[in-house]
Amino acid sequence: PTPPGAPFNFAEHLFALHRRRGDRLAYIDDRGPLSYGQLEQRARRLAGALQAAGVRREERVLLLMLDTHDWPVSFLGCLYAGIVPVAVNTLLTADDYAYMLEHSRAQAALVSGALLPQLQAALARTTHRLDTVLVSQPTGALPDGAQAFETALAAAQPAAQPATTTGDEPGFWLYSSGSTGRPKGTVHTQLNLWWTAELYGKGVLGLTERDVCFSAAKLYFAYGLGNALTFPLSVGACVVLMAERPTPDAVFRRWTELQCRPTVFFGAPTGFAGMLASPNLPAREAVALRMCSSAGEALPAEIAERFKARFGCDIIDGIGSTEMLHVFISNRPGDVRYGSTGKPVAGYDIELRGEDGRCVAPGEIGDLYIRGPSAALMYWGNREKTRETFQGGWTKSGDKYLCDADGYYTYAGRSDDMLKVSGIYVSPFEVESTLMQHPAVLEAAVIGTPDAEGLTKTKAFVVRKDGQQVDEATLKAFVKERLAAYKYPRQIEFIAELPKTATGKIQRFRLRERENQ
Ligand code: 3SK
Repeated sequence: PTPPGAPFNFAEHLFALHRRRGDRLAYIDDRGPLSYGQLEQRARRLAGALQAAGVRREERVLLLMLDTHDWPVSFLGCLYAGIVPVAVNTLLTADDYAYMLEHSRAQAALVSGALLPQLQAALARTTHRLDTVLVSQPTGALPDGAQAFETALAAAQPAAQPATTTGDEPGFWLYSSGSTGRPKGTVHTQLNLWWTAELYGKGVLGLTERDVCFSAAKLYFAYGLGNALTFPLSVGACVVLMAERPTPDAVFRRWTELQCRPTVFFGAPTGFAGMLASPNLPAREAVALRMCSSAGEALPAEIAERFKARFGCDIIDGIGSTEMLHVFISNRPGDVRYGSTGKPVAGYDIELRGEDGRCVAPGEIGDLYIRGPSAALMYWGNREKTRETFQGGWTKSGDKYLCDADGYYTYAGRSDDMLKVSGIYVSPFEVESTLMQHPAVLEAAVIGTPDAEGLTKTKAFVVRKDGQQVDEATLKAFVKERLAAYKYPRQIEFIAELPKTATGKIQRFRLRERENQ
């Protein structure tokens, strides 16, 4: 596809596509519907409200919101004004948000009422100040300086014109976590959104305006952003949004009870496994699914086969990254090989490189590099990590893959120590150092182990200090109190000592071997 020329504003691009049929349903969230016309009007009002509050083009705004209509209104409103939304995970700690506020130097925050306490706790930990805080669906009286989102929208003049942005300038940020150090502010352009919609949303999934899309992955994930905003809005489809956690029952209710039942569902392998194990799994006739997509971790063939047997539709497995914004290797409808991630998405080049930097032969494992038009510009303020990851047009993913003689790619693990648990990165080092803050813990090592379904779960091996007692439940609670709850180890085993090299380095591979015996 030929990209649009300058100026390019992704929000205006979407609004212009649907202006003649503003009554069409864009979103349905837990409170009700929002048409394409209302989406444009509200986003332009939000743009006007931020501008009136003094937020200027290119400045950052923290977007800390649950999946409701106000999320796309906020994201597109910022883009429309050339303001840069920094969309963040809603499950993090106050310490994480304090870092993100300081690092992004956000001038304003758009926050769900239910998440306001975390934002306030973050602000109490930093000297960084926000000029403007707009609260979506407040749950009580607002603190000084905060204003209800609805009040701000009602009082605002809609922005009259889109900012004359170019496709290549910073459009928005997402944070990406690494095995060590703070999360990295991944800077994406306005045009990167357009590319992912063309190459994957239309090119692979073939979404159309007749689809109703529903993503278990939330909008703040790169995966969810494509699934529930970029792709459906690029073709005039309708999107179901859900604020609560994507438990099997919560998903089943949306599959079966809505007037417009989802036709395309986007999930991760752990979620599909949980649904298949649920006693409430709906009957095939109760759902309207025509296709599912999976990413986040490799989809075991058995899960996909059981799902297909039940619902008659394929799960299209693919791999993407925050750095590439969305999926770059994928199966495709009509060409699905379960157990494999499929083939490169047209528009992306893939290389698997050996330790000598050369491409490996078919069937050999190599480090995955991707070249394509949706790569991020950089990690904000982090030259070293930017250079390590974005190498002359190629992006290093940190995954290991092999490609067979037919051109199908199969996941072969990570090249760093990161774990993907339920589709979300967890750094074993962060969990280990938290465990070691407990007064009874001498040492800890965290690895990923496969569960009965073949999906990765974290397991910690802990050495207690001499004469000290602490049990598994206490340590799990200890980690949950200090880190985002999803990072706690699902299993803890107490051992006398950790296997180490002569120089004292922990041999995690020995712990993995021990698990596989
Ligand atoms: O985890 C993935 O495979 C993924 C897919 C799409 C976008 C972002 C990510 C991390």
